[in-house]
Amino acid sequence: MKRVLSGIQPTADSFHLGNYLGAVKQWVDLQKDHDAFYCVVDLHALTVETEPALLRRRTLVAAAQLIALGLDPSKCTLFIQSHLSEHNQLGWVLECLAGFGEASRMTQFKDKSQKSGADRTVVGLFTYPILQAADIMLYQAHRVPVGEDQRQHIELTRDLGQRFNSRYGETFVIPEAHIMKSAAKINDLQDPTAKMSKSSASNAGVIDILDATDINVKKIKSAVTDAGKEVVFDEKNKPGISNLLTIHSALSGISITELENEFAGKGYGDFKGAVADVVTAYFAPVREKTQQLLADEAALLKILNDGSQKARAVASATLDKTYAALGLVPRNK
Ligand code: AQP
Repeated sequence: MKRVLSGIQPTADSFHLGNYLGAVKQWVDLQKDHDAFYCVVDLHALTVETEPALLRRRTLVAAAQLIALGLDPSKCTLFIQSHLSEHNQLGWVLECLAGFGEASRMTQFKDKSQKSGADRTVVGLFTYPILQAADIMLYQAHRVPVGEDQRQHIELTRDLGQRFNSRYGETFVIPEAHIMKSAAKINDLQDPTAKMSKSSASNAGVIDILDATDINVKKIKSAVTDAGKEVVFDEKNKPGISNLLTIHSALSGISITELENEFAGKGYGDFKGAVADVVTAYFAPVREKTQQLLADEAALLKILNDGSQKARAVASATLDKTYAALGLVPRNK
């Protein structure tokens, strides 16, 4: 069985629609026929300043949401990144292999550091993609299901893996990005040319899946649309309607062409109402299941600890192999 690995940051009170459609939905599908490892990447979350109690809560909320969205701990390995020190250990090895110039070219770093300014940008934000490369290669993953915004980081991972293998001998599987074309990038409802993102200046165009129904209905009904009144997919001239068509289609399973036919001759208002119905019907049970899981914290922690144990078996074997390839003298176990 091919192996997949992916992670998500506990940096918000809820995942947004982009996180779900761009990444987590693929995670759920892939667990059926892959050896799947998924983690809540809490160490990555330290690149933004967070209050400790909030980080703890968001980590558990992230894990509960993943299960509520369809991850089945009996079919995949679900764990918390900081439970395994191997991530940091391999991260250091890869930092010693990565060029300063290549890390400087990461567009997410450039964007985020520009937004917060040099004085508030931490070194961890700069080395973040290298820790992410360690997350992936530690599990010898073949595929990494992510949204389009992560493509460059996966390329860096491949480059580092290939460099290590050619210098020190075959050690790592070289992973591929698994990006589902149709929902690779979900855009902001208020600025449909920018990706939906938790760090947008305004939350008005971001659909948080745990938000109450009325909040999300209001956001969808106020989504920015385009001149004209036809519901047709045209990303260049109608980015707003195209984004809503992508969302509807990805959640309902109805093709975009069928949706265009269904709404031919009807206005944007009817269509937005239908998108709101689909979104709320889809996420209402997820919200309820998330609350149920959070209500029994001990049971949730047990799932995560079991996952960490399974993950450790793979991670420690890769780290031993890596250290041996580098010539580090093994310690007695
Ligand atoms: N708008 C999006 N469309 C498709 N996929 C997306 N992802 C994020 N936004 C979109 C995918 O979600 C996964 C989780 O990534 P993360 O934990 O790193 O979250 P993030 O990328 O930090 O989320 P944001 O909202 O995009 O945060 P900021 O504001 O920090 O940029 C990834 O697979 C990502 O591709």
